[in-house]
Amino acid sequence: MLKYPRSPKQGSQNKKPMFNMYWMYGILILSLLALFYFQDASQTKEVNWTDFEKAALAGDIDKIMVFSETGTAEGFVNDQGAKNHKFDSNDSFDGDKKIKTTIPSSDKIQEKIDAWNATLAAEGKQQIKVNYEKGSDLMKLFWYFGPIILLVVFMVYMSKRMSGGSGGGGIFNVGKSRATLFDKDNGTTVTFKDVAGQAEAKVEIEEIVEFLKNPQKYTELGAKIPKGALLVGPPGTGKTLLAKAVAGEANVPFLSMSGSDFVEMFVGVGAARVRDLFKQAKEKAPCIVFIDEIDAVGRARGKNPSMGSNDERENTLNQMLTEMDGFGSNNGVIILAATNRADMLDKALLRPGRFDRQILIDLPELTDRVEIFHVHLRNLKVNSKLDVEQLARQTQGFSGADIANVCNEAALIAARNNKKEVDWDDFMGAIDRIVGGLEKRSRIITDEEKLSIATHEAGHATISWMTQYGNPLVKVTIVPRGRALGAAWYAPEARQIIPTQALLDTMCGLLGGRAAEDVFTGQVGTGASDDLEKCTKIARSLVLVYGMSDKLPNLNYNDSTGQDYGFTKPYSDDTAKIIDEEVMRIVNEQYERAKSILRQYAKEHNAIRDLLVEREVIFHDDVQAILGPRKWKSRTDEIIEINRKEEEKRQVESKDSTDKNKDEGDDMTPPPFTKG
Ligand code: NHX
Ligand code: ZN
Repeated sequence: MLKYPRSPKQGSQNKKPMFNMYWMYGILILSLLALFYFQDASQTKEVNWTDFEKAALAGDIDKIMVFSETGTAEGFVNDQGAKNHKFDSNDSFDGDKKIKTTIPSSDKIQEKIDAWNATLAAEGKQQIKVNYEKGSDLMKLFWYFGPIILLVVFMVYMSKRMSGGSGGGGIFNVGKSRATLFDKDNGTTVTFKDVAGQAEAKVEIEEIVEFLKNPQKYTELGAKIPKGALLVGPPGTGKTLLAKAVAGEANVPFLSMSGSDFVEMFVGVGAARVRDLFKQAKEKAPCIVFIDEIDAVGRARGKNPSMGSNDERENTLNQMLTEMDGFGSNNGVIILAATNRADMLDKALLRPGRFDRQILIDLPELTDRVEIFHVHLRNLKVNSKLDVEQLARQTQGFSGADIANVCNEAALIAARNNKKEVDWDDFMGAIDRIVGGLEKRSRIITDEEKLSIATHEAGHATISWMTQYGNPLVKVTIVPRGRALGAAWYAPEARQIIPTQALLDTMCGLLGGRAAEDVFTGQVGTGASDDLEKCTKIARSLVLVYGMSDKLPNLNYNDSTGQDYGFTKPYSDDTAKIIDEEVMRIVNEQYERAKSILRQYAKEHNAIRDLLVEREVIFHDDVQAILGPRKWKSRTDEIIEINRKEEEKRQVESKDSTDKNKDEGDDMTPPPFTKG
């Protein structure tokens, strides 16, 4: 049951007067029209033809305007004429004074005026000028109001067109939030069942569902219900999916918006949209507001206001802060926001009372990836012998979205080959395709080049095999793919803490390609640039971030908050020199080490190289046959071991607890707390 007080506005929502920007524009145009109308400052008096002729002959008229269409004429009277025809002798009025008449015949009017002029000339008076006006009064009216009408039509057209486009705003609606609403009536509902992995995050977020479902349980104890939670994690890990699942589980409306939707070229729009979003949310309470990519507005405000700061964004952020403070904690609106850079956010956003809790949504672990694969494989026709665990192992570092992509790509590859079901090879092809790009067998490679490429890749393979922390090799290939001419593929290990030696071994492995070219061909090529880039980056981070170098131990020159603009380096020129020296020394040491390992295992290296030239692709087992089994157990193997043991333990426990339950007949016994 929803127990939130409904806002009083809700009932009368439909009767709201339609007073919007259109009315404003209407009034503006009307007043403009009125202004034009009264600005035609002339005084006109109607006279008959005889009086008109008299006035003309008396010399009261300077100029005659003839409207042949309507058969009228207007005479512009001079001061003397004004007196004679009793116009107001108001000095402040300096518009035209006219007498108007109906002319007997438009054909003869010129003759008449010529006659008058002849008489006037004879009397030595000023002659009358004549003007023929083809258009009627209607035409005049058109010339007055035509441009305005055109303008109005144009504006209406523009606004129609803008509202027709994406977003549905229109220039009259720029201040409206563009939140998309998901509720039970539209869109499919997502529940926690649709979210694989993320066990800890789910527990945290289930509590939010509880806040929405049974708020009184918390408020009765005097607890304040959190206003917002921040979902932090790399892209593709399912932050949006989790937020939707909250709405689906709590069965409340879900207002979704992206942080960049607040930003527009108009000033003040962001703040207006924030206000509107929160107003909408209050009307729909209880509900969930989801702001995706909140860093678009929530980035830390600059310290120096004149320097590269974005006023509009800051205003939007300030408005958001005020709104979040503005509503009480009990009105049933919970704000979820997603970002992948929590450290960049303004500290004010993270203060208690705003986004007071952060929920970390990390890349999926091995077991999570198995679950995710199972979710996506539901819709696929796969070979029953497919080893999902092995697939999960091969996709270290993949996000949920990446895995979805792998599954789809695998199905596409299988279909291309007219298979009835998707099998292991298709999945491997899909992973290769996603990590390495398209295979390019058409690239023409000479035998000499082929040998050099094979030497390079065999170098990587040998070094990674012969170092303790080298990543476990999956395969080595000299088939061009994407930008690379060849590659050694590893199943990267997810380490929680990386020992110094692991970084050094990784560098050594990266340098192994170049070192092999050096040792076995006596000449190096440009191809290793990518390896060197990665290697140098590791060396720099070793010195600058992890404080692992001998000369600059325990120092970190990294600014993880990203608040400094990077104009000043946090170290002196002398230190910069030492940093350069240390980076150079470390890379050199590993290069020498790689060369010495290669010299030591020259025979094996050359065997791998020759096999590569022969087969183009060789696998883990081929390398093992040449170099022998590795001395070190891989972390992945250990994890598998741990998982297996835990599974066993759990089975024993569940058997125990079911036995217990049978004895006591009590279903409420919580499972025993186990650790380690
Ligand atoms: C070229 N490519 O650009 C040719 C086509 C040393 C046998 N003239 O180190 O292919 O030379 O162990 C991501 C991935 C540049 C970015 C690979 C940017 C490769 C790859 C240059 C093998 N395997 N180098 C390697 C390689 C090259 C390159 C990359 C990238 C070569 C080497 C590319
Ligand atoms: Zn390489």
